[in-house]
Amino acid sequence: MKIVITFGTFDLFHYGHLRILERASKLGDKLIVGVSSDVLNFQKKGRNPIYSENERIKIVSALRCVDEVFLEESLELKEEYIKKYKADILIMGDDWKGKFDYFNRICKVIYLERTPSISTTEIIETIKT
Ligand code: C2G
Repeated sequence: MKIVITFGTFDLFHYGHLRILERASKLGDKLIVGVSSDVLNFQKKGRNPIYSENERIKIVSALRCVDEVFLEESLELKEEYIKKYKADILIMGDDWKGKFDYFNRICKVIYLERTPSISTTEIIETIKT
């Protein structure tokens, strides 16, 4: 059984999020998703997510292509998460290209192409203006 793991905030869940999760799930038998905590999101992006971690976890858990979800509390814990969930493949969007090659020691690292023209930041900007 091939286990796939991926990570993300998935705030204002949109089509780009759905597409990466669907493609990731097809690369293995089980898809596990680490959803960034509110605190981690603030550290990464300097703002709080619109949807809370509990809401984001519920949305991602409800997807047919997702088998298991956990709270990603720190970027530094990636190796522990990969080992804990016995992941064979780590999937990241290509905005992270090269950043996780280090984990090739313990699993296969694959970057998938981002879906063009959609992002949480753009959605927020469009609604504001
Ligand atoms: N994504 C995508 N296409 C888009 C937007 C996002 O394929 N148009 C992908 C991203 O590449 C990422 C996933 O959807 O793999 C989640 O995106 P974000 O919520 O923006 O995730 P991010 O905050 O980059 O968190 O530990 C790593 C981080 O937790 C990744």
